[in-house]
Amino acid sequence: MNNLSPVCWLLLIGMVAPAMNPLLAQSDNDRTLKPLPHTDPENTGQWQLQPDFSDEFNDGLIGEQWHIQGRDDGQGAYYNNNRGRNSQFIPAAITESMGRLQIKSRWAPDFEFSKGYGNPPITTGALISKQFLHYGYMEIRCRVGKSPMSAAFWAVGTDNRGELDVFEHVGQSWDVTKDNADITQTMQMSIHNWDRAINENLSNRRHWTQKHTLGFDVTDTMHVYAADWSENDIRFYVDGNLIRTLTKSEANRVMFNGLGGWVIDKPQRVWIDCELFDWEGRISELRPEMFGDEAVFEVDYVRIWKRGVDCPNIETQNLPNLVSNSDFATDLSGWKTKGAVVVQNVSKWKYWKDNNESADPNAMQIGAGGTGAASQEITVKPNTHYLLTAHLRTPATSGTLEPSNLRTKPLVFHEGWMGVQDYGGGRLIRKVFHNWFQSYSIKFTTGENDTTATIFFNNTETQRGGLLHVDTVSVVELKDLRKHGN
Ligand SMILES: [Ca+2]
Ligand SMILES: [Ca+2]
Ligand SMILES: [Ca+2]
Repeated sequence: MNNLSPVCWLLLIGMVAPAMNPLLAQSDNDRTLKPLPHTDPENTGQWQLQPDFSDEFNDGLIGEQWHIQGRDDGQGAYYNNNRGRNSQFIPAAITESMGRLQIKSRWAPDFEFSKGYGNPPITTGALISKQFLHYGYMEIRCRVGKSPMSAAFWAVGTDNRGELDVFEHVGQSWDVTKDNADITQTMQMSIHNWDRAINENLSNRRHWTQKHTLGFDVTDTMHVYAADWSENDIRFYVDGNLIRTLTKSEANRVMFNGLGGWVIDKPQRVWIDCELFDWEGRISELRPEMFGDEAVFEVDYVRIWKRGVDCPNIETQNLPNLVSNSDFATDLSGWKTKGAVVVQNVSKWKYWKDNNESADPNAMQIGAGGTGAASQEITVKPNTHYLLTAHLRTPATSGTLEPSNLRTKPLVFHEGWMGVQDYGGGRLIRKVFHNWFQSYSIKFTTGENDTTATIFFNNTETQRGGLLHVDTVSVVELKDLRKHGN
């Protein structure tokens, strides 16, 4: 707690004498009435719940703070031209019962779709806040339905067209017979920029993404996902763990046509919805059976706060990195390698600096002209949560521009992999197939007797393995911020 600001110390001192101070920590009963962010049970931020964007979904009626796409509430049935992505938003897809919001995605060939919609014949729903949010702590407790639809909690503006995705989850692979853990255990956080000043064809709008392996299936049960969106950074949380802090300066280093990537500085509407993307397979290959009777995105609550004081949470910043030689500045010392693995100056490659924190131009390169693997054994504590993060790219991949109908052909998809094993749990891997550096992360929890873990990178998990660049690798301990006194 040594890095708390003076105002925070005053707040903490105030908590010692709760009878005299209105800022005392809430009891569990109070919390039901006036909830706090799950990562700040002591209310050090003096959080103020924002009713325009919050809903417990407990009374069976959709609250007045929400627009339901497709239902005319006096401002038209649809708030914008987006009636759904490869599917159509309809009011009937949105219900509230048993204390939960339900967004139902259906294969509905008999539905009368709007012009330009209906192929494939999928109906789904979207809730959009009527008001605009300008920074706040956004939290949702939810479970995703089993279908190839994405389920998302996100926000988008109208002026600068910045988009903030707290998450886009996909509930099921196209191929239901294959092990799809890489899809259904993934949380994808992103910033997009839809400003036409970048380029007119709306391609390549992804400024920043992190793909995070959660360690659980997003369709199995409810989990709490959150983003603390403020003026200078955004912090992403899952079940009380800080997964990523993206700073404004880091985002701004990813440039498109001279524009920096921190495009989430204007008021935005908050969305909870389902859409259909072709990230995991071709739209034309979708089949009715992938949806069952219906796939339901269930939301227990959405809560959004603004902070009362500018007070940092007690977080896991600047924890020691357990990985040695994590930047590959000069050599591969500390890494055990097999096959084609070298240190490579990557600055000749386009996008080499995008979203890569490394100060030097060198990265670890796996697989030029062959296959390769690199690993490092790290020292860990038993029964402890850790986060493995790295900046990764498969530089020779093509065709990852968006939207997909603008992709150049022919497409080349190379795959590389990051993983962790021998830590006391099942082997975890994370697939990489974009040609610019992105952040990838994996949460893992050590076993009760484990004091070492092995992290690894390779291009040998599948037949499509290709050139892989690896830089800025870290493993840090994850603290559960929901517990008092951390
Ligand atoms: Ca309600
Ligand atoms: Ca509820
Ligand atoms: Ca480096």
